[in-house]
Amino acid sequence: MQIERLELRLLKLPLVQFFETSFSRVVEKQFLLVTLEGGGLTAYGECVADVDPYYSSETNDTAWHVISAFIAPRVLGVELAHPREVFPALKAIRGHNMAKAAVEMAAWDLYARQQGQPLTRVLGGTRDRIASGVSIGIQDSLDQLARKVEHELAAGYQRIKIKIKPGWDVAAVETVRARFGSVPLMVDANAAYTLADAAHLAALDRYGLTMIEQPLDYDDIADHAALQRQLATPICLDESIKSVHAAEQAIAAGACRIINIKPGRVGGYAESIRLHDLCARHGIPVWHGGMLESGIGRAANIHLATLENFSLPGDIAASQRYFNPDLIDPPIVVDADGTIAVPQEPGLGVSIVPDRIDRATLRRAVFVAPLASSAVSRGV
Ligand code: NPQ
Ligand code: MG
Repeated sequence: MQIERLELRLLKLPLVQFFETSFSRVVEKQFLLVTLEGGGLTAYGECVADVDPYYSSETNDTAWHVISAFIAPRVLGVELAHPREVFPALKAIRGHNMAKAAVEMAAWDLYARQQGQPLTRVLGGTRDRIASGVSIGIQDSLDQLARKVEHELAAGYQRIKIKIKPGWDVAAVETVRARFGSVPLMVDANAAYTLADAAHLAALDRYGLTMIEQPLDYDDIADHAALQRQLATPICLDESIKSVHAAEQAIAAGACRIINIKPGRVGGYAESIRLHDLCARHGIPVWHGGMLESGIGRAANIHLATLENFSLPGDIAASQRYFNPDLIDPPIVVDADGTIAVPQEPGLGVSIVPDRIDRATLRRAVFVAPLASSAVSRGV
């Protein structure tokens, strides 16, 4: 397999509703879309970096720079026997996992299309439906939060995650438990607390949460291990798990009992599979995280979430919670039982609407495979 052409676009899509975390409130999503061509086929990879370096250090601009200057020249025109060769080929580039993942996942899509197989099959997936949960942002009032939870439970979602931060935590959980009883419930702090908050966080233990996600700093492992010793609620790490190696250290330290896998955070599908397998060996359940992806990245997530050890509902919800219209048609839908059907057409298996991509495009560049020895890249 050869990647002959790589197109990079910066897209902007309005969100159906604002989304607030402990680090920011967003009303639109800007992200890079990588389109690869090879052997007469076209494949896609969505980059999960954001405008700001608030969830992670990467941004759309850093990803644009690193893909253009360092990743494209290392993959264009190179003979690849399998997309698992992409991540090792990028070893010289330190970090920038979201930039790497966007290209690597597009390479898997290209490979799957060449094989005439849905991504789930080439990734080693074992199910044709995945369990769906929702992530509910910080709201303007507890009443508003209760209305949101009611709406999502009625839609069938299998578990509720609410975002928390200091000042929006115990009362928010109390509100959901008081109104909705023992529904599967978890919280995500996006690194908003410190170890000095341990006693405060232990007040959440009485609510029977399935987990507390990333309570402490974005790159911390040791403090999470200390916190886990003081909490009955299982800790799930998100931001801190930037590599398979970090996961090994976190598991050995007892820093978490559950891990959230986002392929963008670890550098793509191949690293996600390694992380998934590591967790399975250690009895650590995993679930698939979300980054407010369009239907393209959402479909990519659905395929990965079909692997065996994704045993908890993921942050992979219906398109309409985020984008209307989405970049794909039909959109991703959640059935009344809170599951999503896995696309069965080749590759991502969703149908992308080129016109909607064009209308969302803010910026575009094309890179082609080197002719003879001189690398050609031209902005268009
Ligand atoms: C999380 N996502 O699990 C992330 C955080 C997050 C669905 O809870 C733009 C880009 C906005 C990335 C908002 C969910 C974002 C973003 C939230 C990531 O921690
Ligand atoms: Mg999270």
